[in-house]
Amino acid sequence: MMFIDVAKISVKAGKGGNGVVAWRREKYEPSGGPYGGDGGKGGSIILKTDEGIRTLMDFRYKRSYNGENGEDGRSKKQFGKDGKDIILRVPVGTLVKDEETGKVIVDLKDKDDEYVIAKGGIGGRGNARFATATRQAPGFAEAGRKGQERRIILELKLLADVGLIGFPNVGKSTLLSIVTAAKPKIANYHFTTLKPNLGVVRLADEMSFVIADIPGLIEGASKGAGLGHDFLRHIERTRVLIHVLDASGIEGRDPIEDFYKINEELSSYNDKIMEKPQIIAANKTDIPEAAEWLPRIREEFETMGIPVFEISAATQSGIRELLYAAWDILEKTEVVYETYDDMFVETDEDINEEIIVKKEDGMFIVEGGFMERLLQSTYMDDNESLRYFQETLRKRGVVDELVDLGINEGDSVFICGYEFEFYE
Ligand SMILES: Nc1nc2c(ncn2[C@@H]2O[C@H](COP(=O)(O)OP(=O)(O)OP(=O)(O)O)[C@@H](O)[C@H]2O)c(=O)[nH]1
Ligand SMILES: [Mg+2]
Repeated sequence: MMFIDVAKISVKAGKGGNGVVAWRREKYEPSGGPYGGDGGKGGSIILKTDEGIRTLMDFRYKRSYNGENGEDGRSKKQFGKDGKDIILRVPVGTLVKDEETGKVIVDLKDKDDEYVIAKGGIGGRGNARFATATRQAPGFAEAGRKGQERRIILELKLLADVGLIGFPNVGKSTLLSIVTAAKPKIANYHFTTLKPNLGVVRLADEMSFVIADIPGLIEGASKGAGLGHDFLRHIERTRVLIHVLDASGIEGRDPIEDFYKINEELSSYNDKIMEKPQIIAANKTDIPEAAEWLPRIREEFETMGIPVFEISAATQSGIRELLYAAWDILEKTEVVYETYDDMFVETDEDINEEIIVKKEDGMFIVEGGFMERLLQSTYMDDNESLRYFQETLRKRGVVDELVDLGINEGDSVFICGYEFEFYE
């Protein structure tokens, strides 16, 4: 199975149903009052976390999601049916980013977190809603509004208390397999682990934590070497790092150098990772060559205040001490799973009530969220609908502002890009 932790998708909520124009028809009374009902709301697209889902794989196969449209209103003031919402299930730890800015719209980091990523358009009002004392027979209704549409990136950043980091083949997965019930693949070659594995360490009742085995890192990982960047992101959401070294140096590398190389990659990925406490697990101490390296490893790191634990994942020696040390640090560190991403500031179109009236290069311009919506729900070829449009402009003070700007009868005015002729 492939581990997919990034996906780009587009979501489009349903359009609201149109309001309708209808008239009450009594048997012996040919023209009754307005009777047209409202359109239903368009279906929204909702993201929801589900603990049963581990990857974003489904989003590789289906990349666009369209909400159902609301039904048009009906006669006898009946509402049209609302479009059905679509719920997209994602793993816990999914960040939702705006594709254009790359910023985080929402971080779904808890179980059953929900977020409406694209709101369905509201239904248009039927003509029955527009009846007033002076307008008893409104011959127009509102069109339904468009649903929100956006392109997003889903990015999974696993949440774990402890992250296991180190060069390939140092024994990270072996360690995970002996301290948790997880069954990661273990083999004597590099990059055996291709996806982060999670497991739960249980030291005693009320003493447990989640540990993540991160695929092997090598020099240049922050620039894409080896498995690269893809997995560095998962380290962001761990609180303590167990840095596993091959203390036997059996592969010909210097374990002390390994430590520095990995840290260089971490800091060039993001400096903030360096604030995470690290402890060293000097592994493979069952191999005789480890005896030479161990004193040098201790000397190098303990003087820097980095605790060193001698372990053997093969014989399981030293494991308890290592886990308790990790636990001690966890108890002293705050539980935060913030990532290093920038937040997106959502401007809610629905509450954009703006009306801008201005004169630019001699042109009269009217625009803003409110105007766009008003225009969208006006039928330009229906006189009554147009009259309602004009009344609204007047009530909202747009006409007065245009006059103040010096508009004359017959001048052009551009409303959201459409040209109208001005007359009072
Ligand atoms: N002698 C000895 N061998 C070990 C020890 N721990 C792991 N190994 C062996 O080292 C090899 C690599 O172990 P893995 O756990 O797959 O290493 P890894 O760090 O997860 O490697 P990648 O997934 O490739 O990054 C396997 O053959 C293990 O059996 C140990 O304490 N002593
Ligand atoms: Mg592994």
